[in-house]
Amino acid sequence: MHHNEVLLVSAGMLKPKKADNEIHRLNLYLNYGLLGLASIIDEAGYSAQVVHGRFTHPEDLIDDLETSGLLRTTQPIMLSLPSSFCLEWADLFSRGIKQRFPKSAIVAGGRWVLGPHASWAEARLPAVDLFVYGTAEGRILQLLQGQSSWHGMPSSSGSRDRTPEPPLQNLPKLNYLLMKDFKEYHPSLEMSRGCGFSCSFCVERDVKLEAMRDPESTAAELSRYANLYGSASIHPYFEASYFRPTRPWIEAFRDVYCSSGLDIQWRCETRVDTWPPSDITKLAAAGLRVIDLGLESGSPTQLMAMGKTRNPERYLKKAGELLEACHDAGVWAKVNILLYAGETRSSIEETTLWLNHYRQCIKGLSVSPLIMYRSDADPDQYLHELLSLGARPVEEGSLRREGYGLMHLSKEMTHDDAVEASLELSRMFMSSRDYFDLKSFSYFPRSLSWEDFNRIAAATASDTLPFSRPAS
Ligand code: B12
Repeated sequence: MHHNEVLLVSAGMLKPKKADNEIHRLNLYLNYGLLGLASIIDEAGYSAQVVHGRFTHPEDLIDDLETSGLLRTTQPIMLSLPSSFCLEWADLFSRGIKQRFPKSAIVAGGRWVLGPHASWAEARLPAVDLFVYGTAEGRILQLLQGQSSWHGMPSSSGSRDRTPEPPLQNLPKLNYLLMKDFKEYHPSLEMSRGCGFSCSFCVERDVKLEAMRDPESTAAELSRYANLYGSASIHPYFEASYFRPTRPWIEAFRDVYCSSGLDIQWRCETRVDTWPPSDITKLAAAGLRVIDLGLESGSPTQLMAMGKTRNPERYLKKAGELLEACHDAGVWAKVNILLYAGETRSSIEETTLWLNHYRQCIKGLSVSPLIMYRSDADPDQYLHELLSLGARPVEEGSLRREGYGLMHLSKEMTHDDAVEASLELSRMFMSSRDYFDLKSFSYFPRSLSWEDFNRIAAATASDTLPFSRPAS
C-alpha cells in the first residue's frame, strides 16, 4: 500500500455536449484547476498523478488505472467535476471504484457544479465520501491527513459551515509533468481569478477581480513551458474569467516578451466592449494570436434580454471596431454566439446580417443555445425571468436531476430548432480549415494533423458538423 501517492481524476463525459461525433470526441479539455491542486500536493512531498477521463468509459478507465498501479494508494481519490455534463460519468466512476475497491475513499470538488448544498450532491453521487465546495488550494493538503480531519472542514459536506477560502496570494505554479500525456495538451496559464461584474447567476459573483499575474511572471512561465515541452509550438491559453489587462500591463508585457526573445503564440477570451482596438495591436506584437470574443448576439433585442448591455448600438459598434482591429493585427477572432430566451428566426437573421458585415474579420463561430444550470445562484428566479422572455424547459425536473436543463427558446423555436440553427449559422461562417485551425490551436491533440482531421470529418455526417466542407 502506498501512502505517498495521490491520484487526481478529472471526470470525463459519456458523450460530447454538442453532437456526439468523432470530431467532438477529439477535444482535450485540460483541467488546470485540478492540475494546480496536484502541483501543491506534489510540492509538499507526495507523488501526484493527474488523469483526464475524457470520453473514456469510466469502467475502462478504472481498468487502466488498476493496471498502471495507480489505485494502490491509501489516500482518497480526488475527483474533479468540471461541468454538469460530467455528472453521469462521475457517478459511474465513483460507484465502480467503490464496488471494486470498497476501502477506497473519494473526495469530490468542482465549484461550478456542486454549489454549497450537500444534500443534492450526496443524492446525485452517493459513492462520494466528501464534497469540497469552492476553491481548494488552501485545504488540499488537509484532505490528505486522514478522514478524521475532514470533520468540520469549512465549506465542505464535512461541516455546516460555508465560509469560502480567502483569495490566493499566488496562483499555483502548474507542474505539467504530473500528467503522463501532457504533451498532447496545449498548456494553460492562469492570469487572474474573479470577475467583478457580479452577474446574479454566476458562482464568481462575489469574487472581486483579483490582481493579474504580472508581466514578468507571465513571460517567465511562457519560457518555462517552452523548455518543458521542448518546443515553441505550444499555444498557451491565458485563463481568466475576465481578462482585461491595463495599458501599463500591456506595454510592460510587450517589452519583456520581445526582450526575452519569446516566440510563443497565445490565446485569450474577452468581452467585446471593453478593449480599445489599440490594445489589440500591442498584444499582437506580444504573441496574441487567437481571441475568443463573447459577442453573444447581433440582435439589440436579444442583447438587452440577456442583460449583456443597456446600450446595444454602442455595444455593437465597439464590437465591430474590435473585430476590425483583430483583422488588421492578424489576430484570429472566434466569435461566441448564445441563442437566448426569446430567440426567433428573425432575431437570428439580425445576428447573421451583422456577422456578415464583418465576415472578413471572423475566423470562426461557436454557437450554442441557452442551457440553465442548477449552480446558477437563484435558479427559480432565473427560470422565472426566462419564462417571461418566452422560453420554457424541455423537461421539467431535469435541472434538479441532472444539474442542467435544456430550454425551448420561444414559441416558434424549440431546443432542437435552436441546435439546428446553431449548426447552420456556424457552417455559414466557418470552413473545415478555419475550424481545424482554431481547434488545433488549443483543444485538439497536438499530434493531430490536418490529414487525420480531414479523414475523420469526411467519415462524419455533415449535418452534425459545425463547419462547411468544400465539395469534393
Ligand atoms: C476555463 C474554463 C474551461 C476550460 C478549463 C476548465 C478547468 N476547470 O480548468 C476548458 C476549456 C477545459 C473548459 C471546458 C468545458 N467547460 Co468550462 N469553463 C471555464 C471557466 C471560464 C473557468 C473555470 C475556472 O474557474 N477555472 C479556474 C480553476 C482554478 O477553478 P476550478 O476549475 O473551478 O477549480 C477549483 C475548484 O473548483 C476546486 N476543485 C476542482 N476540482 C476539484 C477536485 C477536488 C477533489 C477538490 C477538493 C477541489 C476541486 O478547486 C479548484 C482550485 O481551487 C468557467 C466559468 C466561466 N466564467 O465561464 C467555464 C464553465 C465552468 N465551463 C462550463 C462548461 C459547460 C464547459 C464544457 C462542457 C464546454 C462548454 N463550454 O460548453 C467543457 C466541460 C469539460 C468537462 N470535462 O466537463 C460551464 C459549466 C456549467 C455547469 N454547471 O455545468 C461554465 C460555468 C461556463 C458556462 N456558464 O457555461 N472550461
